[in-house]
Amino acid sequence: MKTSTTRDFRFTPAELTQWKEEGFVVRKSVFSTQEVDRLLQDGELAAKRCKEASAIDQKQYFMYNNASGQTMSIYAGLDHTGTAFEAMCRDPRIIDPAFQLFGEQQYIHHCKFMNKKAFDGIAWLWHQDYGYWQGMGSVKPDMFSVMVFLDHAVPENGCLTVLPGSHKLGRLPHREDGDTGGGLTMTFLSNSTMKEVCARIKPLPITCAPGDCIFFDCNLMHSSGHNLSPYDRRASIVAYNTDENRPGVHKGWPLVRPGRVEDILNFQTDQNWTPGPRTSTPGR
Ligand SMILES: O=C(O)CCC(=O)C(=O)O
Repeated sequence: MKTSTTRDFRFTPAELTQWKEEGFVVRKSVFSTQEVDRLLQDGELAAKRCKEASAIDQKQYFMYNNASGQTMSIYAGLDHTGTAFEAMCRDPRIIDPAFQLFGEQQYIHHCKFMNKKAFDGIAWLWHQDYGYWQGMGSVKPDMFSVMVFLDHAVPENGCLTVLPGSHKLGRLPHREDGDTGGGLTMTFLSNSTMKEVCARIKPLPITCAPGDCIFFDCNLMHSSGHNLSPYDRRASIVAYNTDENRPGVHKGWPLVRPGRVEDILNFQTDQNWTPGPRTSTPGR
């Protein structure tokens, strides 16, 4: 195992070509079974802390329910919860490609737990992430996301489905009145737009195993279906943004400092964590 921030995990030339042409890169087994278990071990605590903190700071922390309204589908703000997710967000295996593409002056735009539960997990309508983020005040699409899988993800439990190469279309107009249950008003691409784009590009469901990662461009069109299967589909998404592209609401949020690959397993959950403003990068 590599043990330092040596930039060893940057995209290879073949991955860079795929990023440019298709707008996403899949890497298998980025995180080990032990690391996935360690993250899941802190999952409930992180949820509780995000909920508590959202009463104080709704810019960093928010949550929505699954379609039945009985379980939480998303909880955001994981990167500042005193849990092992803090180490994941700074892990060189995911930071290196982000820095390679957009430079080292970046901060964590958000980190969320996608708790797509068995039987009632919500769907995500077709969208580009920049469909949401431009409206929040980021002028450039210099934003990078990585989805870290904590369960198997297959079409039956709502894996991520992408339109390869759709990022090249740039940001298209989105509607802002989507509702797939759970209380989140979704920003989404209209059926007429999707009909035109899908006439040219075939949707690609991406099957993943725990520990796999999908890195994707903020203009890549993607969606995922409801989870009516008996299998949870848990994952975490971290989105990074460049310092100069930050919207006013993210003023003062610290730049991300890369950690080390051993940090997740060595992470000591902070038992005394209390919700409060984000004044520095958590951890080391
Ligand atoms: O969790 C998923 O399946 C998709 C989430 C998503 O599209 C997003 O956060 O932009």
